[in-house]
Amino acid sequence: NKAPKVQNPNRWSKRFNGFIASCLVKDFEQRPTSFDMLTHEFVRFVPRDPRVLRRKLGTLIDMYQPGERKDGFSESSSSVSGADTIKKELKLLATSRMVDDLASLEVMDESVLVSQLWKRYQRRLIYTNVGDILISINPFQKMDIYNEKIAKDYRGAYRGQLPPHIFAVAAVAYHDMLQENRDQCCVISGESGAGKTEASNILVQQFMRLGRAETKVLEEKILKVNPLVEAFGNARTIINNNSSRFGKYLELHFTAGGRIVGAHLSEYLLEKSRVVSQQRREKNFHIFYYLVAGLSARKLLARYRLKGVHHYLEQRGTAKGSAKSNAVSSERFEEIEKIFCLFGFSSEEFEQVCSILASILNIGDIRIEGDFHSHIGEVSTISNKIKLGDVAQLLCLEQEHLAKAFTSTHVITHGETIVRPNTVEQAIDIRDAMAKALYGRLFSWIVNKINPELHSGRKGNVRSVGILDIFGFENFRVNSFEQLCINIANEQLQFYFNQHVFAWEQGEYEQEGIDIKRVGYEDNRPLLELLLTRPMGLLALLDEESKFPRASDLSLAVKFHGNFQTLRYYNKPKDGGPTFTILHYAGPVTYETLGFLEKNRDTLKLDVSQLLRTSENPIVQVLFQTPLSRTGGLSPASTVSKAPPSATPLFSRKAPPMYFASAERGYPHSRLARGPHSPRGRTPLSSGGTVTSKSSQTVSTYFINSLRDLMSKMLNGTPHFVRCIRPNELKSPDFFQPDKVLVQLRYTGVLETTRIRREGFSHRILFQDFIQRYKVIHFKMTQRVSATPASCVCILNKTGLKSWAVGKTKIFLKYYHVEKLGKLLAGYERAAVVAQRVVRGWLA
Ligand code: AD9
Ligand code: MG
Repeated sequence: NKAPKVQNPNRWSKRFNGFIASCLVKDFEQRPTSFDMLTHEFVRFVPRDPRVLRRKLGTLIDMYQPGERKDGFSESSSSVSGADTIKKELKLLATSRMVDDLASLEVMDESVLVSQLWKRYQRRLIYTNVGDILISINPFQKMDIYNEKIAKDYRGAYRGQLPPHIFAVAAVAYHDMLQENRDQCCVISGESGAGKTEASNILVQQFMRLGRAETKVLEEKILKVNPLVEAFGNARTIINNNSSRFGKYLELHFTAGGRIVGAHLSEYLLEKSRVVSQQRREKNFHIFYYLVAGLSARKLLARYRLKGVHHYLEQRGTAKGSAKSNAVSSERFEEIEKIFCLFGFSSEEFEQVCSILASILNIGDIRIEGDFHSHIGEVSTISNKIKLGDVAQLLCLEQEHLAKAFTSTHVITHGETIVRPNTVEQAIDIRDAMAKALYGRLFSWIVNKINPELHSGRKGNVRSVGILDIFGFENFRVNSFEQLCINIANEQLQFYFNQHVFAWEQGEYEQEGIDIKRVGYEDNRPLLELLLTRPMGLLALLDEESKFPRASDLSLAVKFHGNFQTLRYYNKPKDGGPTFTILHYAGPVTYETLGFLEKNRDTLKLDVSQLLRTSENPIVQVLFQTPLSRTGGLSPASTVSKAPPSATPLFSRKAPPMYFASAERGYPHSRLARGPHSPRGRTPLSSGGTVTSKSSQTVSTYFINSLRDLMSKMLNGTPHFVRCIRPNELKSPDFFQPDKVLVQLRYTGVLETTRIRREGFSHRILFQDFIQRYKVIHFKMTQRVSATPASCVCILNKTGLKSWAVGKTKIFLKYYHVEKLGKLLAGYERAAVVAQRVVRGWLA
């Protein structure tokens, strides 16, 4: 409890200082009651007029004359006016009280926000509201705040009624869905390790409690979706032991009455490269470790050819798991098997999946060596034939064909097919590409198999709540193509957030003639343009370069430098080498172009896919039936629209979230404000042949399409934002690094959000909707009320609420107005229920 540094010249302020110091240093220990009382008093008049405050403080100070004070703070003679001093003092005071909603703070800046969060975190209050947005700080320890009792308390809670909690987000989304009959989506964002996946799991569980699934089996299945896909799609990284290496959007479907009838999972951009290589101190996907431990416990390692060490799991010297961790992995394996069974996979199918996973590990162990022949050059051979045999057996293939697929290539020239030997490097690439393709397609196959199991097949009025959990922003020592994609996805999400919270909000005020101060925010549109536009954006240039067989990592970098070096968000390295730096919203990230072209092409040789199609493992056959090049066999077709983008429902609502689509909205302040049919407005969307011709699609094209697909899904819903924050880099509980938190608050725009949430109107409701919904508050049920601003004002006056606004077609409300209205309405609804009961009684 160190006394704060306060600098004051005049006498009064000195007394004030002494007062605060004694409160904080001395009285706090000696007279807790009086201190509590004082702070209580402060809190009550903190926002008031400085003159009133001064008077009140004067009285208080007279009441509590501090004794001798120790030199805990400094004084200087700089002259600061009384009002300024008070403001400063108040800031200090603002930090000494704790609020549930940062938007309710009257004195507010970055340091106040951080200290608020810090104080709360120290008391294990990990959730804080900023208006209708929830901030969640990773506790890195088990919290007893998700039990059934608390879950029940939050079921019908209005926001603000109970302390901030992720359960409240679920309750609000659920009630909004039912009341407004609109789809909702929960958008969870934050950097890697901030707690997004945990938050999304907690949300799913709470929605299940709110919407009681129609059958127990359905409930069980929905609850098991996350554990299943996490086993296949998550892995240990330096930052997070359970890091999501894919994006997921889980939609829960509800009846009009609010019961869960089904779900749908979409997956995005699995980081397949992890299968064959990981950074230092990182691991492969969890499922491989589960597999090895599980099969070992069942003494089946030999059958799956998994004895010994495996290059794909141990190339970075990651130590063998401890006995304890092996036991956990083995348990997980059992659990995964049960989940497969729950989803209707047969035990043969589960075995086939295990074979494929085992084959992938064995593929990694195939050693390829080179030989030099004077007349044909370098020739590759497989030096451990036993491994080759193992793979062939696990994949039910002919060993010889398999060897040929690695070591030679069929080339068609002048209508003639010739066989060309592969170099060692080529053969290794083919080997790794095969492992990646098997895994990526297997992952998508699983998702595609579980989706029909989650569907109700029910037609008609089904509403949905989507929960988005993607990989968080990443900045490693070495960043590659994967990090670029992950960060672009986060950049897009940030844009979506900005659009919702700032741009659309302000655009609408203008349209409706509402006078409100503009809140400045960091618009990342120019950066998204740099990255995503066609034909000149960074990903487009990458695609272009990927078409040249002779292109290299350096030529790619040179191309980037040439096109972007003058732009604000792009930095070229001093030596002009194969790296580049992008100034992301969350900070600068330097990418190395090494491997970009290969990763973007992500080619699987025809020889390999044709060979795998001949497998006698039925799953492998299915995986390679369609000549797809992207993450997985069947999934892209189901998760990503193939239609030319302009035909997607992106424009069906007036607020499209893709950065380029905003042009359609025609905001005056938009740099891209052009008519919907102007050529440039469409350019980025119509990327010609590559979009529709799937087989030649590069990863980046596929990525842009997935992103668009995701955004169009999210567009259909009203968003609820959860901003996750990682309080420290050590993954340790009860440890808060204010500087780290501040950076995250800054780049996620929490300060601006707080401001706009306080000053802005989070809800706008058309006059007729408003009347329809809240009529009973002022009018008789039977009365006919016209949808005029005057009738709306009558209702609002009745509630005693202040500072709402009336636009040309809509009523503008602050988030807490809606809560109050909801509460009032609930009162009437209860009355209505009672009345109905009485009437029913009469009729019976
Ligand atoms: V990444 O972008 O997928 O790498 P996430 O998803 O943001 O990341 P995750 O949810 O996986 O992070 O959280 C990381 C770890 O923090 C978890 O494994 C938990 O150990 C810990 N965590 C996060 N949230 C909570 C919580 N509400 N309660 C307890 C938590 N522990
Ligand atoms: Mg995650």
